[in-house]
Amino acid sequence: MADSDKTLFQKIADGEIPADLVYQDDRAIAFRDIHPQAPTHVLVVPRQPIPRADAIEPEDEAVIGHLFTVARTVAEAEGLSDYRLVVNNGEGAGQTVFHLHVHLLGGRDFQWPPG
Ligand code: D5M
Repeated sequence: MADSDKTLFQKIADGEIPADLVYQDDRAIAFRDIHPQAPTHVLVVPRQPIPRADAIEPEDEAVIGHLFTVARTVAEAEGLSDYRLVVNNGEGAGQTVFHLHVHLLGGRDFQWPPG
């Protein structure tokens, strides 16, 4: 993929932009959000460049499931029992980086419904 075609998170996954990594394997990475919305705010990101949740295909189901087990691993490492997992799909939902990611937020109480 040409460098100019890569999303910010693809560049982080490829080691071209630094990030505060807390987990990585062959399918996913996790790093601390640069604008944390909670004491723990980690982004769990597939290495595969899926742009958004509504672009997930049936053949992506294994990697999507893997994101949740990575989130659990990170949450346990952070000492969290209660936490929130968020996926923003599209600009109207607050998505700003068009490389699928799961927000793991913890370390404070949360309201429902979210804003
Ligand atoms: O979430 C995108 C998130 O990505 C948002 O919470 C800020 C975060 N962000 C942006 N740039 C960086 C870098 N360089 N490192 C870490 N985190 C970053 P969305 O759901 O798309 O709004």
